[in-house]
Amino acid sequence: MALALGSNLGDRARHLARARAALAALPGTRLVGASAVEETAPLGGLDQPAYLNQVVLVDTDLEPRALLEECQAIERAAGRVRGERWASRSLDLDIIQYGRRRVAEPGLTIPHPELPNRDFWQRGLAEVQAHE
Ligand code: A4P
Ligand code: MG
Repeated sequence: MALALGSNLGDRARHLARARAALAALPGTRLVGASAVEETAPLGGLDQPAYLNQVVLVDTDLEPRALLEECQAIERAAGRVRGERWASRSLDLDIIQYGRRRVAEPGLTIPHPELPNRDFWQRGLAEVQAHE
């Protein structure tokens, strides 16, 4: 399963590092790959700080919905305050892919619909998958 990490507030590299550690500590879950961290301009022409983005691969026994809930708990622990959509955030964790599964439920779409629009996710994914 591929997850996207993003941060554009505070100590961005530290937020990503803590997110990796928190993911690795989830029940039945192992971190099996991580792309390079890339600095990216904010999407959508918004006037906000640059992001650090990274793609990681995990092996997990968690079902997609449980994985999403764990990701949201990790975001909360990073001090993320949910505001406006696309607002700056200390940590954003998105599920890009879950094996070959497709999920289309309220509040959960996998593969992530923005994947085709985010070249930095595509680069990160290609990089981690090359090492699989
Ligand atoms: N949700 C549905 N599918 C998924 C999924 N596959 N993974 C729902 C994660 N979440 C999923 O997300 C809103 C809702 O999406 C969640 O409640 C979940 O049920 P959110 O994280 O609460 O809100 P958000 O992040 O503000 O909105 P959204 O639409 O997720 O925005 P994105 O796609 O996260 O974009 N620029 C650069 N350079 N790099 C970035 O990483 N990220 C964003 C935020 C904007 N600009 C960026 C970047
Ligand atoms: Mg999100």
